[in-house]
Amino acid sequence: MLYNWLYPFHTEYSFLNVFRYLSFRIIYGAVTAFLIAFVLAPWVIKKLQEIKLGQQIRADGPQRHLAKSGTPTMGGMLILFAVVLSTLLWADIARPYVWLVLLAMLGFGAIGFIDDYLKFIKSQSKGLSAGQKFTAQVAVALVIALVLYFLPGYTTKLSIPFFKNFVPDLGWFYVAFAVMVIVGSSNAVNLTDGLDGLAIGPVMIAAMAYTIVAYVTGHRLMSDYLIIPHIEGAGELAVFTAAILGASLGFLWFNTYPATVFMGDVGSLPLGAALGTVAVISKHELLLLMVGGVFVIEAVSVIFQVISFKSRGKRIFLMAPIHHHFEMKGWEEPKVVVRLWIIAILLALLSLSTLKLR
Ligand code: 57M
Repeated sequence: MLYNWLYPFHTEYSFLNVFRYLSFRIIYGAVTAFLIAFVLAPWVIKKLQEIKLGQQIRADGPQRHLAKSGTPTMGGMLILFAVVLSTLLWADIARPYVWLVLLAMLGFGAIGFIDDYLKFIKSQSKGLSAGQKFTAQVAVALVIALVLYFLPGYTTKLSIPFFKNFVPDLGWFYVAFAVMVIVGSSNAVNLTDGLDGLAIGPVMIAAMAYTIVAYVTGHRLMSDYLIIPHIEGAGELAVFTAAILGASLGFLWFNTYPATVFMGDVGSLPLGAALGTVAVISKHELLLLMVGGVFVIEAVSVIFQVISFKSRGKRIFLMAPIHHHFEMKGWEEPKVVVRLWIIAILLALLSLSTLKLR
């Protein structure tokens, strides 16, 4: 918005030229989101405590979690606010992609909010049913995918990491594929959000990686040089992902072990959906499997555990998702979290190397 309002005056006030530089707006998008989240968090946490919006802890989980009972949840509202406000301030709001990612964030945020709110008023750990949640997620993702499909100039071709010439055109199937990426990513981040700082760390790392991806895809020369698809206007998504990074850092200050706030579904569902939507728009959908590798590991551990338990009555892990397995083995919570962050950083670095390795 600042770009749209202030840049036109650059001929009279030359210092306003800075708004033309995407790199400047990316950095200040991150800093603004960080400051909003960091400064408002103590007030939000106090309000959540006052209205007794504390977490109900399931008794069948790792016993150490019972001590977390009553920790304020729904801190994700603050992340949403910081990301949306900072993006509106620093991105070029004339670009439709900016509105699409905000739609993803707010749409999935609304689903998460309803889920958390129902858990709160029913005073139990059940919110929306799995079916209701999934239907709502598919509906929002479908709107995003259809808008993209009909957006002039948007391609339904799929770029595959390591291959520069094999770019299959998915046609109509691309809509279903995009829905799958967005909904899958949203749920995988949600499953990961079970230890202090566990989800927000890899979210930050993935947001950082996609800031680079969005920047180069939106840059004609760089995308030509790297032989990756050039998406006009996708660079603005880097302002959005940088805002996610900033807001997440501010949130992490309070969510790190021992957490004084949890994000709730109102945080985890939109953060995952936002990453999925950026992956789709920047045409680096499959790369998300690697950039968000920790989310994939967590989700796959649940799938394998459920299949194994249903088919042969035996568990593969002591408890799924896999972070509970390590807890049950006796690892301290911060050790599980930091080790998964290490894996996330390595995977993000490897993912970025694929931009050149093709
Ligand atoms: C998200 N939510 C946390 C918090 C957070 C299919 C099945 C695998 C689903 C899975 C599940 O319900 N996942 C959803 C996990 C919960 O956190 C809240 O939820 C929000 C995210 N949606 O923001 O508001 C608990 O996680 C802990 N936590 C922290 N720090 C944080 O910063 O410590 C969260 C954030 C919090 C807190 O304890 O209460 C959750 O785990 O419920 N189900 C499971 O994860 C359950 N696994 C299971 O049933 N496994 C079985 C299946 C696969 C066959 C098995 O392995 O045999 C576990 N979760 C719990 N108890 N709580 C195990 C039992």
